[in-house]
Amino acid sequence: TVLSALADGVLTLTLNRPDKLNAFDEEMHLALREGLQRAHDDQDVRAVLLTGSGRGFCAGQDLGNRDPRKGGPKPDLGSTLERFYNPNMRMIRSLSKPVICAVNGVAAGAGANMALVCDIVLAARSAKFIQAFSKIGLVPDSGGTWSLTRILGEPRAKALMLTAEPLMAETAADWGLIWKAVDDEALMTEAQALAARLAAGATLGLGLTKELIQAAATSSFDDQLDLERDAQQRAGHSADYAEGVTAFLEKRKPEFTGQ
Ligand code: LHQ
Repeated sequence: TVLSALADGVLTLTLNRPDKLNAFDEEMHLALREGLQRAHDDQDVRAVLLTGSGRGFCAGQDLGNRDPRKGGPKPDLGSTLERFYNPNMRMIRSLSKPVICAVNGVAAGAGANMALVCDIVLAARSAKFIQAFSKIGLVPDSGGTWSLTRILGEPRAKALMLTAEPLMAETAADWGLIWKAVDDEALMTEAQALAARLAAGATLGLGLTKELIQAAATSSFDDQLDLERDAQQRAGHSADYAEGVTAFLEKRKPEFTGQ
């Protein structure tokens, strides 16, 4: 239920339950986890591209296999988050490689919030982000209350989450929630080119940069200067730094290895 393909250093993970707009069932969670684990373990993977097949990106939790009319005990959704959603969200954020998300169509509920966990988000102009949770009596999850509040501030985060009104890709980009909205037919070409460019870059430094930016949320200015010092020390010892400076001095394109 998740297609996985490695080319040019980019591991493309494609959510693949198009009939259900790529809604999450347990199998898809586990398949995504496997893909993210490969991204972590495999040295040849230097960037990840996450997208969806068909006309949607991801419609969040599959509501079909949780039919309350069928009776039975009340579900433990806390456990569902803990076992299935949260590990994947943590893996995306802690991966020391860039994760690009190409939102090819509607992103609803946990699907919207998973996109926002990724490092660089491009969305098709026709795509929309829907904080659908309130429509079914739930609270936003998968980091949404964290991401939206930090990125947009309380006024917009609250309005989006309390009303579940769709947010079009263009507005999401204008508000700084995503990197950019792209013409539908250009989305995958542009996202692939971006991912390949990053994968061919000084990926050790890119990984450290991602960590630093994420640390800023909880660091004081002084702490952050210390973290930058330590990360720069590591980057300064990398082969890519030596190659980057050499290539500059030799007026040629650098050939980075991610080491
Ligand atoms: C779906 C779904 C879907 C199953 C479309 N499930 N089939 C975490 C922890 C544990 C439990 C609960 O939740 C969570 C986190 C969450 O993510 S909660 C939020 C769950 N998601 C939603 O509430 C979104 C539900 N979907 C929709 O509102 C619409 O489908 C959207 C706005 C995404 C798209 O609308 P349309 O473009 O009009 O498409 P559609 O509604 O016609 O959907 C197409 C098909 O996909 C349809 O099946 P059918 O057999 O009739 O063609 C839908 O039933 C199916 N589908 N989302 N989440």
